[in-house]
Amino acid sequence: MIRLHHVPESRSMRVLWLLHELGLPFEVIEWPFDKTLRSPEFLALNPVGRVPALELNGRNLFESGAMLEILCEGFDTMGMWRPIGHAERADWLVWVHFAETISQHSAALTQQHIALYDDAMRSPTVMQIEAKRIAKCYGAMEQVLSQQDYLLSDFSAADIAVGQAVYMAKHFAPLDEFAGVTAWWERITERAGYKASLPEGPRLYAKDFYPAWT
Ligand SMILES: N[C@@H](CCC(=O)N[C@@H](CS)C(=O)NCC(=O)O)C(=O)O
Repeated sequence: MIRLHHVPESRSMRVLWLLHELGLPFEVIEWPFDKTLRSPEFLALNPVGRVPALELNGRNLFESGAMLEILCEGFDTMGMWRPIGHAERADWLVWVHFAETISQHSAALTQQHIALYDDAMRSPTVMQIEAKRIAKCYGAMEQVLSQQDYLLSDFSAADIAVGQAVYMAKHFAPLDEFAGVTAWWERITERAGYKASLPEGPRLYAKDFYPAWT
């Protein structure tokens, strides 16, 4: 039994996207992005009150990167995984975990622009620095994606992990200056698995873009 605990547009979206690509039967429980994630019920699923949480055959798992690895290892028949011994194994791991390098900046910016409830708490300096650090990440991706269609030789869970990280990051740092990343983004978001992971109801990001304050 696979049950994903999900907040639309958050990091749990990367697990949802992978589950759609893998074509597995699964259940989704949606949670609001609020103090409910600190309830005893949710803390039993993820001890730090974060999404995603994943119930997998009687175990409660946390950490989205680990979930991608575990799901690919256990269930991939669609070319999403690069197993031990595969020539692209190291690069697959690097990119699956690079998603967190991007997401830490998006998380800081989500806090700055959305979660803080009083303007006096927001910092233009933090907003500017974190947006620049996202652009630096796009630059690293551009080195690869200006040369090839996907992060590896073909679409994989690495594109899902980084693609979902870019989904969040695009709300704070535009892709415009990165032609290879932009073409990749258009390519991967054509996929049915991506489209199926998009929110149908309440959204975390009310706006498409949140410019840094100056
Ligand atoms: N490294 C963790 C990070 C999880 C995380 O921080 N998720 C965010 C949503 S993107 C969250 O639940 N935030 C709620 C909070 O900080 O209270 C993972 O990838 O699963």
